[in-house]
Amino acid sequence: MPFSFPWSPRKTSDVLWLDLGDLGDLVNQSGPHEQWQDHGLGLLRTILHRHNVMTDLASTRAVVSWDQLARQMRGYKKLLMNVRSYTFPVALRAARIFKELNPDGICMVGGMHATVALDELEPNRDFDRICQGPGENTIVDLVRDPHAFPRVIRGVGARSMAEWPRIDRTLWPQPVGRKTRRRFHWPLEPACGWGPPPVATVLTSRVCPWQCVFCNENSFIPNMGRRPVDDVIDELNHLDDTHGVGSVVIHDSMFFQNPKWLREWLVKYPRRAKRIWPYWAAARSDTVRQWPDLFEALVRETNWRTISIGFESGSDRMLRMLNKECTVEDNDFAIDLINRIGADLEREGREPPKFWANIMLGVPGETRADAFKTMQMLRRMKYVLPSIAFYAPYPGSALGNQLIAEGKSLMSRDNYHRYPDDEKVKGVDYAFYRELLAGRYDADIDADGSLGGERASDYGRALAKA
Ligand code: B12
Ligand code: SF4
Repeated sequence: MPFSFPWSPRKTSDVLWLDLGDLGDLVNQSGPHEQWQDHGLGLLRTILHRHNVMTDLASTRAVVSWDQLARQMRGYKKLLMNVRSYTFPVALRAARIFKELNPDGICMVGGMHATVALDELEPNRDFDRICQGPGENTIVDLVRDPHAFPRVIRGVGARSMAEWPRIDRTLWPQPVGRKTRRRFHWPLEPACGWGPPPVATVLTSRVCPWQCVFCNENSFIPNMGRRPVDDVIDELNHLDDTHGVGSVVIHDSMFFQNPKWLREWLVKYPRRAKRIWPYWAAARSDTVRQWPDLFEALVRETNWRTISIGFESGSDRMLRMLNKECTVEDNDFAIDLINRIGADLEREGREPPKFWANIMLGVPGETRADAFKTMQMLRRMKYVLPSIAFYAPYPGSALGNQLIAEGKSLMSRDNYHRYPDDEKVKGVDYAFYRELLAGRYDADIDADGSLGGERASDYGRALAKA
């Protein structure tokens, strides 16, 4: 008799893709960032299904207990997971359960953590195949015949995103429960304050070429061609026809790169898109300063409503230490420009663009004076959604690798990414930072009086998971 439970989806294949995240994130009203869909999963399942390798789907985010997940895992021969560092603890536990229920089953993993922290995956015998790097041109053969591959595999990717099929978004996990479903707009995504729902998340580029020491993804993601502008617009128009798009989130690590592509976007998005949906996308302060006219035109004409900038610090010393290749002057330039565009648009009766201001506190070596400068910089932003994080030493990044090697990281396989105010590095005075965010040092931050003695908001609530 085929295996099925009234509370779990019907089993239609021997292959199960397990979407990863904290238990319950798609059941409860979790923060929107926990509810974003996984483009790696979406892309690879789309490729598999196009090749008639069908997969079922379960999600750790769509259950509230491990028992509930176990019921959905029994009877499968193959398990697939996209493992990032922050989902590694969940992947470990899920693989164990899968193996207990299906001792002959094969567990295959890929994703960022497999790429940057093989030493953490390899000793665990529950992982039968570990794919490092991209998976587009490996996944079909691997799932069809895992025994033809060694345990650790170098995946093969596409040369350009132009080769990627359009993701079939109905292959993404569904939210659970009437209330969450109503809010979610599946297979599009929920709103998070950046623009109206339904939200369409898209990727137009894959790798950021800079080398900030807390990130430097170009050291572990192979470079690939950007997605053609027309493709991106066609997909948005199609999503609007099928589901109705309210706003867009461009999930690229760095949207504001490659002026040639951006100029084409500037010309075509307002003309070819069915609506000029407001969108969220990322820039750097130095490139804003390098191409201010292009930047301003994009903000004004393409409805770039939420501008994510990794300001990180208001101290040149820290920016140099982070190899950010941006200076305080660059940061100030971007702040003044966006404040000015915002004021202009407001005068015209239009909605001003907002900063999504990424700020990093608690980097080893940061002094109190550095942190005060950072908070002062943040308070100069007029239209701002602060995204403040305590620095987290992720494997794969230069600084992360160094702190892990020195035994200073407090992020472990059991606790990669739990709560926003988790302590991440030994020797950092987190009590000071909590008080700083709560406003205890407002007088020091405004020591030169340039902020007019105004009280700041309680930034503790702006602390993001990192
Ligand atoms: C979009 C994005 C997000 C989104 C959505 C995340 C989501 N649900 O998918 C948001 C904004 C929420 C987010 C948040 C965070 N993110 Co993020 N994010 C990204 C980003 C920019 C794109 C991810 C993506 O879709 N890539 C495209 C897909 C196609 O790639 P992929 O998933 O890696 O899959 C490919 C391969 O890995 C492989 N593969 C994957 N699975 C499998 C499985 C098998 C079996 C095989 C064979 C192959 C395979 O094949 C796929 C196709 O090539 C990446 C950077 C990047 N350029 O990838 C960072 C990144 C993944 N994020 C990162 C981090 C650290 C975070 C945060 C912790 C905060 C922060 N500091 O930025 C938070 C935590 C989120 C949480 N929920 O707790 C790091 C992860 C580092 C690590 N060591 O794991 C990255 C790499 C950024 C960086 N350079 O540091 N993120
Ligand atoms: S922090 Fe931003 S600019 Fe720096 S490497 Fe990462 S994505 Fe690029």
